[in-house]
Amino acid sequence: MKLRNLFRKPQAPAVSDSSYLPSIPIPDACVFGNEPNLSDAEIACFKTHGILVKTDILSEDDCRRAVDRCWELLPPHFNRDEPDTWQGMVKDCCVTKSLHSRNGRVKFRECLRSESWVYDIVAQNPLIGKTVAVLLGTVAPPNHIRGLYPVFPVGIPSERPPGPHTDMQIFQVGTVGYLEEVAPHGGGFTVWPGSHLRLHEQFAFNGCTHPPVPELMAEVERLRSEIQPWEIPGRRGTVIFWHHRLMHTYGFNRTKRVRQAILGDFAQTTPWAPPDFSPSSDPWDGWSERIRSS
Ligand SMILES: O=C(O)CCC(=O)C(=O)O
Ligand SMILES: [Fe+2]
Repeated sequence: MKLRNLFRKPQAPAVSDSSYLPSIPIPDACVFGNEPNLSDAEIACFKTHGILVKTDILSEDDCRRAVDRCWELLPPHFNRDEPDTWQGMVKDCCVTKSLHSRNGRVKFRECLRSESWVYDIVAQNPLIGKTVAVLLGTVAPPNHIRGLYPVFPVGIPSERPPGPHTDMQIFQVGTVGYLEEVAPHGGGFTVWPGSHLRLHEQFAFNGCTHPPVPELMAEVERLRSEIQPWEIPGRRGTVIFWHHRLMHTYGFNRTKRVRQAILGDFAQTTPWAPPDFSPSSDPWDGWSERIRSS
């Protein structure tokens, strides 16, 4: 199972950055407590906006241990208490590149696959499991989780808007768990609410080719100039559950703290293959009875 993203490519229509909307904080009404028997409001939030945010899901011990592990994986010259040292070349799962040229974002993925305690933080968390089960009906244990994805501040100008992408169809519900507090403008997961429903048709027509077909790229660009993105701050232990077709990105970090997060993916089966559906079909075909009947 290979994780690939549909990042914006140069063939996307050129639109000036000034035509894009800056992100706003997610409305409070979309943030809920850790009760796994989801309320009607939570179901409505997931269906309408493509996300559900729940606080107090991860334990403090798990969060602390994962953050410690992340610092061990970072270059030795990175001192946790000295933001001035957070610069220079960083090697992660994908590339060796300067922190600045990677916009502050680092992905530790394959290097953690043999550490079952990292997998367990997401895949064995009962509140995550129950929540995903309410959305999907049945959930398969994931083969692995994505990993630890810190986002560092690197001085990105405040006027630069976030740029969205969509992920490949190897999962149905993604999770982003905050291992430390994520302040506003602190690199929080950022979503284009409602874009999952608009992209359903595109994916149904074109599948999930990599690179994406120009029509899908063009639709992402169109939605980007129409939909105001929501940035999601949150305290330690918060988990964001998001729909696989949702346009999203990491937020640019403009604080003095690292955005510390653990990411995972869930599906009804592994491997998961999207059902054959037509562009006019119900985007919730195959989801749980609770989702379909709400
Ligand atoms: O780190 C994040 O907040 C988002 C990561 C992401 O979108 C991805 O890796 O596909
Ligand atoms: Fe992504």
